[in-house]
Amino acid sequence: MSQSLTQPVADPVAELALTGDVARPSRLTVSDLLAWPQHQERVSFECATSGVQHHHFAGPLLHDVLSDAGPAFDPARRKDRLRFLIAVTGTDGHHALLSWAEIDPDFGRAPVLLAVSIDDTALDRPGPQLVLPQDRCGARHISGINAIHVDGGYAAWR
Ligand SMILES: Nc1nc2c(c(=O)[nH]1)N[C@H]1C(S)=C(S)[C@@H](COP(=O)(O)O)O[C@H]1N2
Ligand SMILES: [Mo]
Repeated sequence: MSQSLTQPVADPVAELALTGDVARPSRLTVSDLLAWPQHQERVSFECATSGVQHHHFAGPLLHDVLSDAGPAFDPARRKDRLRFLIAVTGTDGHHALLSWAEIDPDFGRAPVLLAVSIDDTALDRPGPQLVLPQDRCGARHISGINAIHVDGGYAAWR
């Protein structure tokens, strides 16, 4: 007798691929993201289609997670960092580019989170969500993140 009809299927856990110009690419689950210091943000943002929304997010700083992956710049030379881009993609293909300088404590120091929970609900299955507390619009709060690509190769003029 087959058991496949009655056995519960394990809950799938989302993974995000951290790739690009980093010394230590990795695959991270929401539970992996608990290893970094956790921050909380209450945010309000306006959606063009659904109006103003309020949420409470928790998770590590994007800057902490990416710094530990070893981005390919000399940390002592601030100007090197200004070429780096961060491409964040959700499972549905929604994506946005951030500059490294935007989240760098020496430059824009935006407290961007990789949220592991929204309104106290864990995001293990859908995957982490990008949180930009300073954004007025909700569009960059990318949910279900499955890829983050760090690119230090951008040059406006070669
Ligand atoms: N993966 C993904 N994240 C996304 C979007 C999307 O289409 N895909 N839409 C964005 C937009 S436009 C808004 S306003 C916020 C809130 O969207 P919600 O109302 O669907 O929660 O999610 C953002 N995150
Ligand atoms: Mo939106």
